[in-house]
Formats: sequence, structure tokens, C-alpha cells
Amino acid sequence: MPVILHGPGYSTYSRTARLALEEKGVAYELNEVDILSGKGHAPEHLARQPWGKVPAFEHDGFHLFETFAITRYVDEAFPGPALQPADAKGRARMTQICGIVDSYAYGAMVGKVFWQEIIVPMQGGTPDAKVAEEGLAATRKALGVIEGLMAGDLLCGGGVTLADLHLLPAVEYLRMARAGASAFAASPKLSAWWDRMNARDSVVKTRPKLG
Ligand SMILES: N[C@@H](CCC(=O)N[C@@H](CS)C(=O)NCC(=O)O)C(=O)O
Repeated sequence: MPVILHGPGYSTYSRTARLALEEKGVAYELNEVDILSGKGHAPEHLARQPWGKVPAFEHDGFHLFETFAITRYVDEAFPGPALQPADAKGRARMTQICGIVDSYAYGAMVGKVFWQEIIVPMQGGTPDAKVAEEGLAATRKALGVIEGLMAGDLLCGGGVTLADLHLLPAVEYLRMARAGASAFAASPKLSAWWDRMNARDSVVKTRPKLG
């Protein structure tokens, strides 16, 4: 019953899905669809993900896209440590944090701060300071809100949940940007969370290589 994840190693959302697979100990094949060279919009990938985004997922003929749907499925369909709180309030908090990442944090942290400071110069362009500054303001707000919702050493208290896996890849890229790293360092509870998460085998194994 093969599991296939379609998405490049450098993609934050693909990494979230891989983190769930790694945490559960599920063997999978990674099909590195290179979105930066336009492969996301090739007909074969659009058939898996109509918006041309990554990741897309397959298990035993079952096809799925949208990262939170994938990670929930992985947690519920496979044996291994539970990645969702057992109680309704804990699961609601976890879902809330994933929603905050999708709606407010990812675009600011990765799409603006990291993109302007790291990717634009890497591609020979000139960063747009206004976009970077807007991203930084939205990043500070999102980090403050998430830190305020933290229930313990990890985002939802207890063990690692899908919320930790949803946020972590975006934080990795945010911290590569000088301005992003200093905004993140101003969040003491999240900084301690980062150090704790960083030591996990799943996190080390899926660390993106850039450049
Ligand atoms: N809502 C999607 C978002 C996925 C997403 O934005 N993936 C990024 C890479 S981390 C992507 O595919 N970007 C390419 C594009 O937007 O064309 C999900 O939850 O899977």
C-alpha cells in the first residue's frame, strides 16, 4: 500500500506533510515536483492539485490535497503516536493554530519576509523594503497570537501535534532572514519551542537544503 507525497523538499507545506509521515513512522516515496521551475502547473500535477500547489498525497489509490487534510489522514489512518489531542478543546486549539498559520502567518513569514530577504536576491532581484516591512509587522502579530495560545512547552501542551508540524517549516525559513530571526527571538516561549522541536529526528531528516 504505497504512500506517495508529491512536492519538493524545499516546500514548507510539503515538509509539514512529511513531518507527519516521519512522526508516525510511515514509509513514503517523495516525488519532488519542482514548483519553482513551473512543474506545479504541468497537466500531470494539476490533475493531482487543481491550483498547481504542493503537496498532493496518494495512499493505496486514495488521492488527497490540502495539507491539514493530509496530516489528519496520516494521523488517523496509520498506527504510531497520536498527533492530535484526545479532547475536543485540545483538537479545536490545534485546528485554530493551523488556521492561523494558513491565513495569517505563512504568507507573511515565508511569502514576504523570507522571500524578500533571501529568495529575491538569490534570483538576482532587489528586495522590496515595503513588502518586507509589511510582512514583518504581520509576522510579529501572528507570533504574538500563537505564543498567547500556547498551552505548555509545545503548541497544544502534551506531545507533538499537527499544529507544531504546521508551524515549524515556516519558522525555519523565517529565521533564515535576519529581520525574521530577530522578530522570532522576541518570542521567548516560541524560541524555547523551536529549540525543543529542532532536536527531533523528523525535523532533522526533513530540513530543506537551499541554494
Ligand atoms: N492550501 C494549500 C497551500 C499549499 C501551498 O501554498 N504550497 C506552496 C508551497 S509551500 C505552493 O505550492 N506554492 C506554489 C504556488 O502557489 O504556485 C495546502 O494546505 O496544501
